[in-house]
This record gives sequence, C-alpha cells and structure tokens, in this order.
Amino acid sequence: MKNLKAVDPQIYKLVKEEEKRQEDVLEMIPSENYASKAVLEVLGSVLNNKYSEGYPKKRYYQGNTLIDDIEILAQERAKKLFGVPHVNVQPYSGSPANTAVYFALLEPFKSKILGLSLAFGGHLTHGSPVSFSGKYFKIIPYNLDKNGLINYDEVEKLALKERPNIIVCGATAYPRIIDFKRFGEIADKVEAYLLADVSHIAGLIIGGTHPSPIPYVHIVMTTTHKTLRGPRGAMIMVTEKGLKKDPELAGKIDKAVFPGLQGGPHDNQTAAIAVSLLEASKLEFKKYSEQVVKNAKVLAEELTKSRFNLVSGGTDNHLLLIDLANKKINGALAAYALEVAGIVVNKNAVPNDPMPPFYPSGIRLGTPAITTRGIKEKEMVQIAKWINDVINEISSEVLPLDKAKRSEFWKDFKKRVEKNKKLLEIKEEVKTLCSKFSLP
Ligand code: DSN
Repeated sequence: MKNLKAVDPQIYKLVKEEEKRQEDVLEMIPSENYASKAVLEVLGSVLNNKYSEGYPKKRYYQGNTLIDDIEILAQERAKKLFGVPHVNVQPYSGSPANTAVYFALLEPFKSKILGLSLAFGGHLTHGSPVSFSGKYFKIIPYNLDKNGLINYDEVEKLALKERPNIIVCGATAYPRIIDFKRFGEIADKVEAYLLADVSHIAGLIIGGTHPSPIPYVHIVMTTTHKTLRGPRGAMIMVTEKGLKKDPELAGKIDKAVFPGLQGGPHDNQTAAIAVSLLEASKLEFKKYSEQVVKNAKVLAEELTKSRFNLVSGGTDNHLLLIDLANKKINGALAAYALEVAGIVVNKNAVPNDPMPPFYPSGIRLGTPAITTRGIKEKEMVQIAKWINDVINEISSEVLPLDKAKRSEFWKDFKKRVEKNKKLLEIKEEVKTLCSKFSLP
C-alpha cells in the first residue's frame, strides 16, 4: 500500500494497525470472516471506477462490455453452485437485499411479514419495529420456545391466523438446523411467499453441512461475506418453486433492486462475489465448512463442561449463543473482558432476555473466521478454557441495575479489566497461538 502511505499516512497507519489487530486476536463474531487475497485484490481494482446501471446487455451507460462479462460470470457461478434458475448479484448488502424483496412483493402499510423477532435471533430487517421493515409493513413476529428452538407448530398456527403475505425463515443468532421443508409446507398452506435469509449459513449450505432451502422456498437471500467468505455484498436468488408460484418473480426482484432501490451496482464487489463463488466451488471449501461445524461443536462441548448455559443446549452450525445469567455476568461485561484477552465476540440478547439490547444477558460466538486461519479441534479446547478463565476472572463484577449508575461503573470496570493481570496473560497466549495460524 505504498500509494496510500504516501497520500494519506493517517489512514494508512490505521489500516496497518487494524491488520495487526486482526492477526493478533481470535475473531469469533460469527458473522465475520477473512476474505482471500484474491477477493481483496479485485475489490481494490479499477472496477471501482465504473458505472453500470442496468443489467448485462441492458445498460444505461456505455463502456460496459467487460462489466457485462463479469456480472454474467457471477450470476452463472451462483446459479450453478446453489442450483437456482435466477440470481441478482447487485444488492449492496443484506439489508438492501431484503428491502428489495419486500418492495418487489409487498404493499407498504398493508402487507404482512411473518419473521423471527429480533429479540429471539431474527434480523432487524425481518420485521423489527425499529427498522423500515417494521415501520412500513405489518409485522407478525414469532419467538423461540423455552428451549430456544423454533416451534414449527406455533409458526403454523400464527400463519393460519394472520395469513402473512411473506414468511421469512432464517436468523442471525440461531445455533440449530432450520427445517426449511417444514417452513415450505407452512407457506404453501397459507399461500405466502417464503424467503430464506441464509446469510449466516450460506457457506455451510454450499459445503453440505446445513440442508439447502432451495427445494422448499421461493426466494433465497444471502450476504456474501459471512460463512461464504467473499466481499461485503448480497445476492437474491429465485428458485424453480418461486418461478412456479409466480412466473414474474425474477423480473419483479430485478426491478426492485434496480431501479427500485439502488443505482449503479458496485462492479468491484460483483467481481469479488464471482471470485468467492469460484473459491466456494472447490473441495477445500467443503472441508472448510465441515471444520467450521466441528470446531463449533467442540467449543460447545467444552464450554458445557464448564457449566456454560448454551441456548438450545448446543450447536449444529457455526455459532453458539450463551446465556450468562447462571454465571452472574452481563453479556456486555463479558464481551469487553474477552476482547481485552484477545477473544473478540459480541454481546447478544438471549430468548426472553430481561435486559435491554445494549446490556443483554448473553454473548454470541462462532468459528468461521478462526477456521479460515486453520484452527482445529485441539485449539478449540484451549480457546474454551481461556473463555472460562476470563469469565471466572470477572465473576465479581455486577452491572448496576440502576441506569444512572451505569456509566460511572463502566468507566471503572474498563479500567479494572484493562489492567487485569490474568486477562493480559491470556492476551499474550492468544497472540502466540494466532502467530501460528496466519491470515489468508
Ligand atoms: N450484522 C450481522 C450479524 O452479525 O449477524 C447481521 O446483519
């Protein structure tokens, strides 16, 4: 990055520091990953410079012959890999992609969306009242049962009662296999469109470690940067079943993305999606996907041995959701202390969480990024031990229930944690482990 260094030393320095941070810590936020050098190269290429409103062979600007080839390659690779007849690779990211699906199929202030509520692991765009999805459409949220599992009978009852126009299946914090077939039957019964948001598990679906929704749903949306390990971005896929229900579906989706919602696609992002789809078609990616799940299962077993309370009792995929109530530690405090020790996770609400979203009772952690580094079961045992040690180390810390006292407490807590000897020792051990597993 010699040019960046010369032009903007401040940004250069920050990027280099971030590179070092990413090298030295265990990135365990389950939605994060490390894209390959090839993906990063094409993101930083001259493709950034082009405008190409429209779709291949139907552009509003000149000079797009090569961009057409790139977008067609991305489309063809996605179609082959997922087994779908139509794909749109232009959405800037997951939220705009879900927005486009709703705009294509629903009427504002009238249509109903049945989706997993945010507090139980759904995404903001699945109908949270604080997002456009909850403001512009009528929301029918479903929750998880007391074991932290989707209760398909309850979803069906709700669907029969409310007759939603669209049902969204998919989550951001659900550690178990999603029964897409069952969702398909429910949607068919009430004649609703069924959208699978597989952003978290797309890489597992490609790798064969999570069942595919394709035969059962009408539309599949995925971001491209989580388990799929590509650039930031998203794709909307229309299935055979979708085209059978609505022969106009592909056109409606495309029109909703452009010109409905977006302007010119980010062509460097499109090319990077194409590259990551090629990478995901290789045997190594299948092995990667299997290792992601193996690592998560070992972590779940080891943490359970240390009396961590895993929502749903374990994991089938890449992530774990831990309710820390029995450890008497708030999720926000735990996430902060873990970061000081070099283990980066996120605080997260747990089902029926009595605490507010900024100070939730749990943490969410996952294995996609550390598995990309080459970390395997043996290291997972050590990582579980470190997590347990960190939580034990802060076990006397109690977040004040009185809101007014919280900011003072936070300041002191941070100071205490940042100079905690044990945490700083773990940080060094984590760094040593990380030095043996280089980034792509
Ligand atoms: N921010 C993503 C996640 O962490 O799951 C969802 O968009």
